[in-house]
Amino acid sequence: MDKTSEIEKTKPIFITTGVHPDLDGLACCVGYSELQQKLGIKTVIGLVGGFDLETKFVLDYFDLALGDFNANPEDFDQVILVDTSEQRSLDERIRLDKVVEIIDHRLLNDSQLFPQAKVQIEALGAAATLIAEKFQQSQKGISQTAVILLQTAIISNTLNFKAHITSQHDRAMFNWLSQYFTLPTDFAWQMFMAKLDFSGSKLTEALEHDFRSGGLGKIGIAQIEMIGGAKLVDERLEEILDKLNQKQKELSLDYIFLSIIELKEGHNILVTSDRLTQNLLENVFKTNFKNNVAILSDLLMRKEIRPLLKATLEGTSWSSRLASK
Ligand SMILES: [Mn+2]
Repeated sequence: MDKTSEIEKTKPIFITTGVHPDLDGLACCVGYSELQQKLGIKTVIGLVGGFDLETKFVLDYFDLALGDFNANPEDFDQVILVDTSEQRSLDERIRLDKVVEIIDHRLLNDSQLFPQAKVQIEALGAAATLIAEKFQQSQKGISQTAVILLQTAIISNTLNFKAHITSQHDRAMFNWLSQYFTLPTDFAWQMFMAKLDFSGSKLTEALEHDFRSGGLGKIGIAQIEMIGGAKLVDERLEEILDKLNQKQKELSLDYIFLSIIELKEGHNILVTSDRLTQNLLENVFKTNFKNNVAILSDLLMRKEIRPLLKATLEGTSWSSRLASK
Protein backbone atom coordinates (compact mmCIF):
# COMPACT_ATOMS: atom_id res chain seq x y z
CA MET A 1 0.00 0.00 0.00
CA ASP A 2 1.51 3.37 -0.90
CA LYS A 3 1.63 6.26 1.48
CA THR A 4 -1.14 8.34 -0.13
CA SER A 5 -3.85 5.72 0.20
CA GLU A 6 -2.80 5.12 3.77
CA ILE A 7 -3.29 8.79 4.60
CA GLU A 8 -6.61 8.87 2.76
CA LYS A 9 -7.82 6.05 4.94
CA THR A 10 -7.31 8.16 8.07
CA LYS A 11 -10.33 10.34 8.59
CA PRO A 12 -9.52 13.95 9.40
CA ILE A 13 -10.45 15.41 12.79
CA PHE A 14 -13.10 18.14 12.83
CA ILE A 15 -12.01 21.32 14.64
CA THR A 16 -14.55 23.91 15.73
CA THR A 17 -15.53 26.56 18.28
CA GLY A 18 -18.90 27.96 19.40
CA VAL A 19 -21.46 29.24 16.89
CA HIS A 20 -20.90 32.84 15.77
CA PRO A 21 -17.15 32.52 16.32
CA ASP A 22 -15.31 35.51 17.75
CA LEU A 23 -11.71 36.36 16.96
CA ASP A 24 -10.33 34.09 19.68
CA GLY A 25 -12.44 31.14 18.48
CA LEU A 26 -11.38 31.63 14.86
CA ALA A 27 -7.71 32.13 15.78
CA CYS A 28 -7.69 28.93 17.84
CA CYS A 29 -9.32 26.89 15.05
CA VAL A 30 -6.90 28.15 12.40
CA GLY A 31 -3.86 27.91 14.66
CA TYR A 32 -4.58 24.50 16.13
CA SER A 33 -5.53 23.07 12.75
CA GLU A 34 -2.21 24.27 11.30
CA LEU A 35 -0.27 22.78 14.19
CA GLN A 36 -2.04 19.41 13.89
CA GLN A 37 -1.24 19.29 10.16
CA LYS A 38 2.42 20.02 10.94
CA LEU A 39 2.33 17.11 13.39
CA GLY A 40 0.97 14.86 10.63
CA ILE A 41 -2.68 14.80 11.71
CA LYS A 42 -5.33 15.70 9.14
CA THR A 43 -7.89 18.27 10.28
CA VAL A 44 -10.86 20.13 8.84
CA ILE A 45 -12.27 23.33 10.34
CA GLY A 46 -16.05 23.76 10.45
CA LEU A 47 -17.75 26.93 11.69
CA VAL A 48 -21.38 28.03 12.02
CA GLY A 49 -22.60 31.64 12.02
CA GLY A 50 -20.99 34.77 10.59
CA PHE A 51 -18.00 36.64 11.97
CA ASP A 52 -18.39 39.75 14.13
CA LEU A 53 -17.21 43.24 13.07
CA GLU A 54 -13.90 42.90 14.89
CA THR A 55 -13.03 39.59 13.23
CA LYS A 56 -14.03 40.93 9.80
CA PHE A 57 -11.84 43.97 10.42
CA VAL A 58 -8.77 41.83 11.16
CA LEU A 59 -9.34 39.61 8.11
CA ASP A 60 -9.74 42.67 5.85
CA TYR A 61 -6.89 44.67 7.34
CA PHE A 62 -4.31 41.94 6.83
CA ASP A 63 -6.02 40.57 3.72
CA LEU A 64 -6.20 37.09 5.21
CA ALA A 65 -7.89 34.55 2.94
CA LEU A 66 -9.27 31.63 4.93
CA GLY A 67 -11.29 28.62 3.80
CA ASP A 68 -15.08 28.44 3.63
CA PHE A 69 -15.28 26.31 6.81
CA ASN A 70 -18.54 24.70 5.66
CA ALA A 71 -17.73 21.14 6.74
CA ASN A 72 -20.47 19.19 8.50
CA PRO A 73 -19.50 17.66 11.88
CA GLU A 74 -21.74 14.65 11.13
CA ASP A 75 -19.19 13.57 8.50
CA PHE A 76 -16.43 13.13 11.12
CA ASP A 77 -15.75 10.66 13.92
CA GLN A 78 -13.59 12.91 16.08
CA VAL A 79 -14.10 16.52 17.13
CA ILE A 80 -11.78 19.04 18.80
CA LEU A 81 -13.31 22.07 20.55
CA VAL A 82 -11.25 25.23 20.98
CA ASP A 83 -12.25 28.38 22.90
CA THR A 84 -15.48 26.72 24.00
CA SER A 85 -16.51 24.05 26.47
CA GLU A 86 -20.19 24.83 26.84
CA GLN A 87 -22.76 22.58 25.24
CA ARG A 88 -25.16 25.46 24.60
CA SER A 89 -22.56 27.28 22.48
CA LEU A 90 -22.18 24.37 20.04
CA ASP A 91 -23.69 23.53 16.69
CA GLU A 92 -26.48 21.04 17.48
CA ARG A 93 -25.07 18.56 14.96
CA ILE A 94 -22.03 17.93 17.18
CA ARG A 95 -22.27 14.74 19.21
CA LEU A 96 -20.73 15.22 22.63
CA ASP A 97 -19.24 11.72 22.68
CA LYS A 98 -17.24 12.47 19.51
CA VAL A 99 -15.31 15.25 21.22
CA VAL A 100 -11.77 14.02 21.83
CA GLU A 101 -10.11 17.25 22.98
CA ILE A 102 -11.13 20.57 24.53
CA ILE A 103 -8.87 23.62 24.85
CA ASP A 104 -10.56 26.54 26.60
CA HIS A 105 -10.23 29.30 29.17
CA ARG A 106 -13.71 29.29 30.78
CA LEU A 107 -13.80 28.23 34.40
CA LEU A 108 -17.56 27.69 34.15
CA ASN A 109 -17.83 24.93 31.58
CA ASP A 110 -19.53 21.65 30.69
CA SER A 111 -16.36 19.58 30.40
CA GLN A 112 -18.02 16.72 32.33
CA LEU A 113 -20.49 16.28 29.42
CA PHE A 114 -17.75 15.09 27.06
CA PRO A 115 -16.84 11.54 28.17
CA GLN A 116 -14.04 10.99 25.60
CA ALA A 117 -12.38 14.38 25.79
CA LYS A 118 -8.89 15.26 26.94
CA VAL A 119 -9.65 18.59 28.64
CA GLN A 120 -7.30 21.54 29.01
CA ILE A 121 -8.93 24.53 30.66
CA GLU A 122 -6.82 27.31 32.09
CA ALA A 123 -7.91 30.66 33.50
CA LEU A 124 -6.26 32.95 30.97
CA GLY A 125 -7.30 36.04 29.03
CA ALA A 126 -7.41 34.21 25.70
CA ALA A 127 -7.60 30.61 24.54
CA ALA A 128 -5.24 31.79 21.77
CA THR A 129 -2.52 31.94 24.45
CA LEU A 130 -2.80 28.16 24.90
CA ILE A 131 -2.51 27.55 21.16
CA ALA A 132 0.52 29.86 20.89
CA GLU A 133 2.15 27.91 23.71
CA LYS A 134 1.61 24.64 21.84
CA PHE A 135 3.33 26.12 18.76
CA GLN A 136 6.22 27.30 20.90
CA GLN A 137 6.65 23.86 22.48
CA SER A 138 6.37 22.01 19.16
CA GLN A 139 9.15 24.02 17.46
CA LYS A 140 7.37 23.30 14.18
CA GLY A 141 7.26 26.90 12.94
CA ILE A 142 4.14 29.03 12.55
CA SER A 143 2.54 30.76 9.55
CA GLN A 144 2.10 34.53 9.45
CA THR A 145 -1.68 34.08 9.29
CA ALA A 146 -1.68 32.08 12.52
CA VAL A 147 0.66 34.60 14.18
CA ILE A 148 -1.60 37.54 13.30
CA LEU A 149 -4.82 35.79 14.33
CA LEU A 150 -3.40 34.61 17.66
CA GLN A 151 -1.89 38.03 18.45
CA THR A 152 -5.04 39.96 17.66
CA ALA A 153 -7.16 37.41 19.54
CA ILE A 154 -5.05 37.93 22.66
CA ILE A 155 -5.43 41.72 22.34
CA SER A 156 -9.18 41.37 21.80
CA ASN A 157 -9.87 38.95 24.66
CA THR A 158 -7.72 40.84 27.19
CA LEU A 159 -9.01 44.27 26.06
CA ASN A 160 -5.42 45.08 25.11
CA PHE A 161 -4.15 43.63 28.42
CA LYS A 162 -6.46 45.83 30.52
CA ALA A 163 -9.01 43.19 31.57
CA HIS A 164 -8.65 41.50 34.99
CA ILE A 165 -8.49 38.11 33.30
CA THR A 166 -5.20 39.06 31.61
CA SER A 167 -2.38 36.83 32.86
CA GLN A 168 1.40 37.00 32.59
CA HIS A 169 1.07 34.03 30.29
CA ASP A 170 -1.05 36.03 27.82
CA ARG A 171 1.66 38.71 27.77
CA ALA A 172 4.47 36.16 27.41
CA MET A 173 2.82 34.37 24.47
CA PHE A 174 1.94 37.67 22.80
CA ASN A 175 5.62 38.67 23.05
CA TRP A 176 6.70 35.30 21.69
CA LEU A 177 4.38 35.76 18.68
CA SER A 178 5.62 39.33 18.18
CA GLN A 179 9.09 38.10 17.17
CA TYR A 180 7.45 36.78 13.97
CA PHE A 181 5.25 39.76 13.17
CA THR A 182 4.98 43.29 14.54
CA LEU A 183 1.49 44.73 14.60
CA PRO A 184 1.14 48.46 13.77
CA THR A 185 1.51 50.49 16.99
CA ASP A 186 -2.07 51.78 16.98
CA PHE A 187 -3.55 48.47 15.87
CA ALA A 188 -5.40 47.66 19.10
CA TRP A 189 -7.09 51.04 18.96
CA GLN A 190 -8.07 50.60 15.30
CA MET A 191 -9.46 47.15 16.01
CA PHE A 192 -11.60 48.40 18.89
CA MET A 193 -12.80 51.36 16.80
CA ALA A 194 -13.90 48.95 14.08
CA LYS A 195 -16.63 47.52 16.28
CA LEU A 196 -18.07 50.86 17.36
CA ASP A 197 -20.59 51.15 14.58
CA PHE A 198 -24.01 50.57 16.14
CA SER A 199 -25.95 52.72 13.70
CA GLY A 200 -29.38 51.56 12.52
CA SER A 201 -29.98 47.83 12.70
CA LYS A 202 -26.31 47.17 13.61
CA LEU A 203 -27.22 47.64 17.28
CA THR A 204 -29.77 44.82 17.43
CA GLU A 205 -27.54 42.70 15.18
CA ALA A 206 -24.69 43.17 17.68
CA LEU A 207 -27.00 42.18 20.55
CA GLU A 208 -28.09 39.10 18.65
CA HIS A 209 -24.54 38.21 17.65
CA ASP A 210 -22.88 38.40 21.05
CA PHE A 211 -25.62 36.80 23.08
CA ARG A 212 -25.11 33.79 25.34
CA SER A 213 -27.76 32.09 27.39
CA GLY A 214 -28.27 29.05 29.54
CA GLY A 215 -26.75 27.75 32.73
CA LEU A 216 -28.11 27.88 36.21
CA GLY A 217 -31.32 29.88 36.49
CA LYS A 218 -31.27 30.38 32.69
CA ILE A 219 -29.42 33.65 32.37
CA GLY A 220 -29.13 35.46 29.03
CA ILE A 221 -26.35 38.02 28.69
CA ALA A 222 -25.81 40.21 25.64
CA GLN A 223 -22.41 41.89 25.63
CA ILE A 224 -21.03 44.75 23.59
CA GLU A 225 -17.63 46.35 23.92
CA MET A 226 -17.55 50.03 22.95
CA ILE A 227 -16.67 53.62 23.65
CA GLY A 228 -19.56 56.00 24.30
CA GLY A 229 -21.87 53.43 25.94
CA ALA A 230 -23.72 56.01 28.07
CA LYS A 231 -24.70 58.00 24.98
CA LEU A 232 -25.85 54.87 23.15
CA VAL A 233 -28.01 53.81 26.09
CA ASP A 234 -29.38 57.33 26.45
CA GLU A 235 -30.42 57.50 22.81
CA ARG A 236 -31.61 53.93 22.19
CA LEU A 237 -32.77 52.50 25.51
CA GLU A 238 -36.25 51.49 24.29
CA GLU A 239 -34.80 49.61 21.33
CA ILE A 240 -32.36 47.72 23.58
CA LEU A 241 -35.07 46.85 26.12
CA ASP A 242 -37.44 45.66 23.36
CA LYS A 243 -34.74 43.37 21.98
CA LEU A 244 -33.93 41.97 25.43
CA ASN A 245 -37.60 41.36 26.22
CA GLN A 246 -38.05 39.60 22.90
CA LYS A 247 -35.01 37.35 23.57
CA GLN A 248 -36.23 36.59 27.09
CA LYS A 249 -39.62 35.37 25.78
CA GLU A 250 -38.15 33.53 22.82
CA LEU A 251 -35.69 31.54 24.98
CA SER A 252 -37.83 31.40 28.18
CA LEU A 253 -35.03 32.92 30.25
CA ASP A 254 -35.33 33.65 33.97
CA TYR A 255 -32.82 36.49 33.75
CA ILE A 256 -31.65 38.74 30.94
CA PHE A 257 -29.48 41.80 30.59
CA LEU A 258 -27.09 43.68 28.35
CA SER A 259 -23.59 44.27 29.64
CA ILE A 260 -21.80 47.12 27.88
CA ILE A 261 -18.03 47.06 28.35
CA GLU A 262 -17.20 50.76 28.22
CA LEU A 263 -13.57 50.73 27.12
CA LYS A 264 -12.80 54.43 27.64
CA GLU A 265 -14.35 54.76 31.11
CA GLY A 266 -13.20 51.29 32.17
CA HIS A 267 -16.52 50.13 33.58
CA ASN A 268 -19.68 48.21 32.67
CA ILE A 269 -23.12 49.61 31.99
CA LEU A 270 -25.87 47.08 32.72
CA VAL A 271 -29.24 47.38 31.03
CA THR A 272 -32.45 45.46 31.68
CA SER A 273 -36.09 46.15 32.45
CA ASP A 274 -36.60 42.72 34.05
CA ARG A 275 -37.13 43.35 37.77
CA LEU A 276 -35.85 39.96 38.91
CA THR A 277 -32.63 40.51 36.97
CA GLN A 278 -32.26 44.01 38.35
CA ASN A 279 -32.60 42.63 41.89
CA LEU A 280 -30.01 39.95 41.21
CA LEU A 281 -27.50 42.38 39.70
CA GLU A 282 -28.06 44.98 42.45
CA ASN A 283 -27.45 42.26 45.00
CA VAL A 284 -24.30 40.88 43.37
CA PHE A 285 -22.65 44.14 42.31
CA LYS A 286 -23.94 46.50 45.02
CA THR A 287 -25.26 48.84 42.38
CA ASN A 288 -28.63 50.54 41.76
CA PHE A 289 -30.77 50.52 38.66
CA LYS A 290 -32.18 53.88 37.65
CA ASN A 291 -34.49 53.91 34.65
CA ASN A 292 -33.39 50.32 33.83
CA VAL A 293 -29.66 51.19 33.71
CA ALA A 294 -26.92 50.56 36.29
CA ILE A 295 -23.22 51.40 36.27
CA LEU A 296 -20.51 49.17 37.76
CA SER A 297 -17.41 50.70 39.31
CA ASP A 298 -15.36 47.96 37.68
CA LEU A 299 -14.78 46.46 34.24
CA LEU A 300 -15.90 42.85 33.99
CA MET A 301 -16.11 40.47 31.05
CA ARG A 302 -19.11 38.15 30.74
CA LYS A 303 -16.94 35.14 31.62
CA GLU A 304 -16.16 36.91 34.94
CA ILE A 305 -19.78 37.96 35.57
CA ARG A 306 -21.26 34.48 35.08
CA PRO A 307 -19.46 32.76 37.99
CA LEU A 308 -20.44 35.64 40.33
CA LEU A 309 -24.11 35.30 39.38
CA LYS A 310 -23.94 31.53 39.69
CA ALA A 311 -22.46 31.74 43.20
CA THR A 312 -25.23 34.08 44.32
CA LEU A 313 -28.00 32.04 42.69
CA GLU A 314 -26.74 28.84 44.29
CA GLY A 315 -26.89 30.57 47.67
CA THR A 316 -30.52 31.56 47.09
CA SER A 317 -33.23 28.96 47.53
CA TRP A 318 -35.72 28.40 44.76
CA SER A 319 -38.62 29.10 47.07
CA SER A 320 -37.42 32.59 47.92
CA ARG A 321 -36.80 33.34 44.25
CA LEU A 322 -40.26 32.19 43.29
CA ALA A 323 -41.73 34.25 46.09
CA SER A 324 -40.04 37.37 44.71
CA LYS A 325 -41.43 36.74 41.22
MN1 LIG B 1 -11.95 33.31 24.13
